[in-house]
Amino acid sequence: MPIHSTDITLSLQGASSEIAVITLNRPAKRNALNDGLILALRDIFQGMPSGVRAAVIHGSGEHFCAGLDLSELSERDAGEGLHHSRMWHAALDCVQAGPVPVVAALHGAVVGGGLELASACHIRVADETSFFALPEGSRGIFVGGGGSVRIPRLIGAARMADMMFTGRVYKAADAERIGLMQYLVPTGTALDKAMELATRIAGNAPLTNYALMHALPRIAEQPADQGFFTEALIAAIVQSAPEAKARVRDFLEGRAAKVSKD
Ligand code: 1HE
Repeated sequence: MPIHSTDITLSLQGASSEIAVITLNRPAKRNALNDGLILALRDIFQGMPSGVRAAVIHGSGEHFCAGLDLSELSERDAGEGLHHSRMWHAALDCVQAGPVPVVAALHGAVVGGGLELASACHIRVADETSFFALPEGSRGIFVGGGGSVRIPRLIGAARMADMMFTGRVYKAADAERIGLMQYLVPTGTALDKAMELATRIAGNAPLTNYALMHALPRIAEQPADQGFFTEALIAAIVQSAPEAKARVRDFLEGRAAKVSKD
């Protein structure tokens, strides 16, 4: 697997090495994302070992990620800027539409391209130290890593525009209120919680996870009539898998867990 950076690591964890833990490992620069790191992230997802069933992304040090490495933003002309943004799009597409569901474990700064990366993940878990911002607005630039597509789908275009117009920083509790993350957890526990969730996700039938990653976002963008039809097709395919039949039988014969509120 050609990895272009030593600033990111992949380790396989879980009882059957079914969880890929991806660590942004450039704490001295607050895990700022340079080109090598972005390409290495892409390579990790493209070359994911076949036994992996879920992934977790987190950052080492005090912060998840300070966004684009601004020291590389020097003399790009318009064409180079276009290709640079498209390179980010391709890499983050490998995260969102890749082989396995991805849980982001967030703490400290989740800013600029760091928020764009977090937005490409399927679940965001953040601890009390996390804060969220889009400093592109005040740096005289624009998001380029897919943020203008993904972030409004989480919090709405008006809130994203406010973050960029005014430099608004959302602390953890307010970020949860507006939908930037699904889980808010005590300081220092985001990675543990993300691992717990990834372990549960890894235990699902693979075709159900595939449908959630690849069918649900498409259905959500379709007109209702087409969405209902796509849903019926996907439901039929997923339920026909032998694993689905075995799981339903397990429940009917008392071997599977009930839904419980505790
Ligand atoms: C960096 C970067 C970076 C830190 N590129 N070098 N992102 C930003 O505009 C955010 C800029 N960063 C910050 O606001 C702060 O660094 C943090 C709030 C994230 C963290 O603060 P702190 O006090 O813990 O760290 P620091 O002292 O500011 O930074 C430590 C070092 O990391 C320092 O370098 P040093 O050599 O002086 O030690 C910083 O220069 C360096 N550093 N952040 C480069 N981002 C696809 S388009 C996406 C567009 C964007 O993401 S724009 C938003 C960029």
